[in-house]
Amino acid sequence: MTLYQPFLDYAIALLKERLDLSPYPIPEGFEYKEGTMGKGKKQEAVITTSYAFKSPKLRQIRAAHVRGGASLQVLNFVIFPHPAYDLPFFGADLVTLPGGHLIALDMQPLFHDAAYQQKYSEPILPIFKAYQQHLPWGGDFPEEAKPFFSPAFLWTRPQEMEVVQTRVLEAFKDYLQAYLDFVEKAEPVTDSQQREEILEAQRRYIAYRAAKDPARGMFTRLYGSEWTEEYIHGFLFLPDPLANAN
Ligand code: DBV
Repeated sequence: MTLYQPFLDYAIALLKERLDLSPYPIPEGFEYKEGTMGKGKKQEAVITTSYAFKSPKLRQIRAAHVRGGASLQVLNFVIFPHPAYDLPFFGADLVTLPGGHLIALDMQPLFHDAAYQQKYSEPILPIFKAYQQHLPWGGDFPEEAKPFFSPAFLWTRPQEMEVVQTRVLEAFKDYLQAYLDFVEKAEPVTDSQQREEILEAQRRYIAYRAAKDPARGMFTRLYGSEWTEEYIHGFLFLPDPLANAN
């Protein structure tokens, strides 16, 4: 069972096609990690693999792929732009648990003013609206997370795996293509005040995601808390937006 493998394959192929891509270092012990879930006959291996790249405008592109049988599949995929650009983050959290599927897909904004929304949300709204008809709002959502999402936030809990394999995959492809269109057009910000604001907004986002990572519980049960904290702070959500931003 590898529900999200086609998402990952598509993303990596597209990145290679559209960007000047180079590898980003993955600390030892994070590239491949194996653990077990459940007891006795229900015991199942859970494998987490990590992927990371960078490009001149994107300081870290990284994915975590968790494969643990039919009721545990996760692909968390985030793009962190170089802080010289006002680009949003690309954020995909694709999660399958015993209770069902949970899909979060967005270009997560640095700012919420009208000019920023016009630049980075309005062009996505037609795509968002086309999918939202079939992928309705997923309901309950942490209030404190709201500042980190855009008006084009696709948040849905499909009942059927087939919906994930079809519409969600298509939405993921369209969002990623549209994101790379933004990247292509992006010009470096020269104003030092604005640069500082971008850095602060990136730091806020990273700090929030590292502190509230919804996967913390799962990873801790699987691989222990030491590995989990190192994975979160040392790979998934690197604290310094200027590190490795050459
Ligand atoms: N989520 C991550 C990373 C994951 C991951 C790095 C590598 O940020 C997986 C793995 N997300 C993951 C898992 C769950 C969720 C849930 C395993 C299920 C947790 C559980 O039920 O045990 C969007 N992801 C969620 C939820 C939301 C998101 C809203 C529901 C849980 C909740 O209510 O907190 N994506 C998530 C989020 C932000 C984001 C909160 C905030 C900026 O980008």
